[in-house]
Amino acid sequence: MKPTEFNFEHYANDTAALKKSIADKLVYAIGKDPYVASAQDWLQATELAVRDRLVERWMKTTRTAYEQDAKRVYYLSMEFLIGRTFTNAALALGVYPQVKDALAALGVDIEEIAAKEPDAALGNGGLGRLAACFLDSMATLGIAGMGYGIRYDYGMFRQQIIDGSQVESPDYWLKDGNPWEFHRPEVQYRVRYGGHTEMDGEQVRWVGTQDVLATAYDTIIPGYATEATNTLRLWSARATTEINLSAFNQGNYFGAVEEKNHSENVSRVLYPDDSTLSGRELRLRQEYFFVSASLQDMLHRHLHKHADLSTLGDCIAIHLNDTHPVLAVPEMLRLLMDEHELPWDQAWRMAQQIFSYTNHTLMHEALETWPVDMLGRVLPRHLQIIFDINAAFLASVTETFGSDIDLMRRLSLIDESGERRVRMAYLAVVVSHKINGVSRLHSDLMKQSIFADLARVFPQRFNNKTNGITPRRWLAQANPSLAALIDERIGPDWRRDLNQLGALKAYVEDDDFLQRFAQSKQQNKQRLADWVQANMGLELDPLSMFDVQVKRIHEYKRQLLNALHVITLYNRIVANPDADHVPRTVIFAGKAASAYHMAKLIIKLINDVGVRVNNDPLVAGRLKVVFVPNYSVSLAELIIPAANLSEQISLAGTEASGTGNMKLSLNGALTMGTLDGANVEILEQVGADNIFIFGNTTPQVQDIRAHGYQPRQIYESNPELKRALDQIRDGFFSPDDRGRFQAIFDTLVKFGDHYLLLADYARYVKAQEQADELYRNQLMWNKKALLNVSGMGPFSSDRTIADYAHDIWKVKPLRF
Ligand code: 26Q
Repeated sequence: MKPTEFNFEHYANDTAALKKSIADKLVYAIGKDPYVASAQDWLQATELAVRDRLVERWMKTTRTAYEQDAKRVYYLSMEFLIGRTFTNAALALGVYPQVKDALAALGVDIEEIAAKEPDAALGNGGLGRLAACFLDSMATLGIAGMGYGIRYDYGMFRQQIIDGSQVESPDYWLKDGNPWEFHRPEVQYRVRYGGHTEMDGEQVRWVGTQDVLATAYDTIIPGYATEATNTLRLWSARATTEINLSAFNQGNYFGAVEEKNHSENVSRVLYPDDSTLSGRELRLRQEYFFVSASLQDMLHRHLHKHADLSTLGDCIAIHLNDTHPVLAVPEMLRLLMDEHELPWDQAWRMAQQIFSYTNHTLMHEALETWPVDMLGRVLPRHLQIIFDINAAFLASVTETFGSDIDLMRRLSLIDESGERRVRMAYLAVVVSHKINGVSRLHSDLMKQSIFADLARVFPQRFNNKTNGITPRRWLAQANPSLAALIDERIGPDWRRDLNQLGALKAYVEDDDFLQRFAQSKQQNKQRLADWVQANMGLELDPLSMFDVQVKRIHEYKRQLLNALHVITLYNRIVANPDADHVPRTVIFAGKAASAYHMAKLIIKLINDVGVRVNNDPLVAGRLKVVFVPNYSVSLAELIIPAANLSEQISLAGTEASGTGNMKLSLNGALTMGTLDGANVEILEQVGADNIFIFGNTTPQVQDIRAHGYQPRQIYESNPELKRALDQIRDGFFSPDDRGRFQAIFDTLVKFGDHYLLLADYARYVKAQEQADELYRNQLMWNKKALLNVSGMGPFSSDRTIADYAHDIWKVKPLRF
């Protein structure tokens, strides 16, 4: 059915129109009488009213992309850490003030209902949040981009802190429904597993498989102040048959649904690991599940408009967010060769034209490899194709570099050193026309370490794309008071062109502006203190320095180094209670992977240190330690604007980029950081006077390790450090279980201190003293904070995406 005309300008955006829409939705869509409606009901009604206005734009964008036959970018990612959508959508549409007034006229507080929306937490941390910022920027820039991923029934687990320890509970984020998604039951593909291959003449046939259906859910991704509205398509697993009738008829009711449950488990839950490889077969099935459905969908869309697949390489770009979706490579070749009967050469050329790949980590334990045995069992045809790619690749290397057995062994897609495993990152490099790292330092190190040999074979493929963050969520939405102040001076256009913040430098000597800048920070600190009081029953001093480290808990990120500093401060205060100490509140938040024992022990230590410090009357008013439970996108929006000091203290060479560092600086926090990841570029943008840099550099780290690092010597020779470590070991913070933290002492002093905390400790403490000194001079502190905000232009994800579009995907914005 094709209507000839449809009026897209159906809804007005003034307060009266919105009020009517909201009231109508409450009554006719939610079925609630306004007199008895709960905050939850009002939220849902308002979401639907806002959604209607987005849907109009969404359809226009979809039509425009189709009519212009625009080249499409498909961003494949196992994770999209979106957070809440309501406020973001209202701001993008430019209707937030009207919605607020409309609700007020109905007796409803917009902030109160907004806080009821659950986070879409379909990601672990940095990589997933980056994907969400990229979707926002692609829509805002008008790039015909689409995200593809998995609609997990359960997202990132909820973290409770019970007796100082992390306790996980499931995140059933869909329990009240999700107004931002549209189920597309007609969009459904078959994803196959197992079986074996047969030859049918020249064609390979994959038969005897067990199948699962993938059904599509489309989420609206609004662009800011533009018609452009993109789609995130997430796949949910459905069994091919609802029930085993014969089992059911024999009275075996549970057996009858067992198979269905097994199939549908594929999209049940997000793996809550962010940097250690789990190697589980279900994870492999998840990866293939979403990649296969997405590729079938892309080919289907292409064939809707084009006669055949010969032009596919000019029409689409597929980006691999780390190696997690790399099975898309053999799947693309399988679809092109086995299902569409293209010859190998043509299929391979096309794949090389289409794929690009971002690497997010150099850490060995995070690099994905799959056992050849497992891959052969779950995806026999794909394993054959990988072997074929490997043979062709090694043959071409031999042509240019001669036959060097050792080089072949190092370059092979198959690691033969133990149990044979497929190196997924190598597969990504061999097929992609562009491979990028996520900060300049990381991109350089990538070529020297994990991809040293491959970078010699394909030097022109490697490039850098420093990460960015969306200024809409991370400044306009999270920090309305600062956003309003900036608007007053330079207008609102920085939201789409963050370099305009550079104009704020002119206000660094403007006392009135600086004072209001400081007031905004103070309000944000008060807002956080109120939350902590209400939710944790802990009182914070909003005038103390808010010293913030928020990120996943990992040894390389060195939350323990921060804890050693806290203990040092504590000991100094106790030793000298009458001295003039700068009051500090040290705020931690972050989740530990469920099976990462050391990370969980670090959480327990921070909490135990907190109990000691927060209850010591000698310390009162000078030092407080808070571990905020259940770090999430929405908590980040609360904590980050309240920060004075941003802890970015990973060992140089370990943090690929970091994006929290950018969010904190954009909100006027000063960075306490090592020369790691994007900190290096933040230093360049804000200037050495406006950042605290300390610690060993990457070459120095390599040097120390090469000469035999001796942490025990440092422990023996620094009395304050020794004292802190002895307290940890001897149970000073765990009087109920004195041996509790022995393992922490041992990793640092006895077992080699892999992340060189002890080597950086003294300079870290020194840099913290400088931060204290500066904090005494609030005027100077605020000037430097302002210069941080004004230098953040390059860290907009709009800049990052414009670079990807130009250098990698070769796409231009849609014309509206
Ligand atoms: C792999 C296999 C099995 C199970 C889980 C995983 C897995 C999942 C997620 C491995 C890694 C991740 C996530 C990695 C990540 O978040 N990396 C971060 O990416 C950010 C965006 O580029 C960077 O800013 C951070 O520096 C980097 O740590």
